[in-house]
Amino acid sequence: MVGSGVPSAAIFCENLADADAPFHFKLLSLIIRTGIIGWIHGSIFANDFASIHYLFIIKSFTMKRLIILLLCCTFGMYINAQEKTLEPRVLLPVPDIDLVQCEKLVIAANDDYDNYEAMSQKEKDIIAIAEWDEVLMHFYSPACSWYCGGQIDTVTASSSLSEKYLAENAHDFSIITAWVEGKEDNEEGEYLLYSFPGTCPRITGVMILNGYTKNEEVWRNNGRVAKLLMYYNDEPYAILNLKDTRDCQIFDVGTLGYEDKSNAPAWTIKFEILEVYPGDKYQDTAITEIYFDGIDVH
Ligand SMILES: [Ca+2]
Ligand SMILES: [Ca+2]
Repeated sequence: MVGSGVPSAAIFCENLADADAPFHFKLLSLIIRTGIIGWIHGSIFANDFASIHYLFIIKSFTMKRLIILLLCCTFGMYINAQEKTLEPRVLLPVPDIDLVQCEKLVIAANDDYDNYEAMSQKEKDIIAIAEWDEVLMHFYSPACSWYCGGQIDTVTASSSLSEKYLAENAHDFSIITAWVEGKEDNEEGEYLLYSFPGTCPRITGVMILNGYTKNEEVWRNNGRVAKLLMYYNDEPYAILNLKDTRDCQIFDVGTLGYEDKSNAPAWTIKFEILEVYPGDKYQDTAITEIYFDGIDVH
């Protein structure tokens, strides 16, 4: 009496109507459930006991057509509403050296060559690591990159723990500074917002140093991000699944920005925390860097 499509439709509705489902999913789920129950009800009892709203539906459509139509609509909306989920394409390990000392040495050497000449061989070796390491060279070497043409207007955040942990720390090319959200307890919903001028070269890659990476102990004590919801121009675009590692995580995100930059509007990318790996000591989630790779530069 009841078609085989009904149980699977009911299960589909269960999935759509879970607590995290958007409102329109829940509404459609309710309509489909009502229709299914009405159909069963009508099939068993004919129209004798059918309630007024079932009768309204039955008069308007045949039940099968209604269910198929609603399922198609719902499934189409479900597919449309799904952001792509991205895993890091590659993990680049941060070298096992004292990063605070490394940064001090690199800055001193760049300030004045005499400073470099005066350093011990051990200190010069640390600078050599910084110049040739795949992660540190993004920070401390003058090698060509997207940043030869890339411009970012502002980096802001929904909150910050204090003046020491502002949003710009997530884009200052210092491996020892981090943005730390300022929300008590739960970090979900906190975000970093990057604003780009319309003339900015396009972005194809996002690089993330997850947590407070300056040393292993600080990294473990503070929270790290497990999932980031990435928005492009305020529209959900992708979910980034981050590994719980100090390695630099590189995501291929497709091409963002404008190819034709004449009169192109400014654009934004927002990174919102969806889930975290809790810290051992603090309920503070940190991001040391989110920076970019892309095209249109050379
Ligand atoms: Ca930083
Ligand atoms: Ca917090």
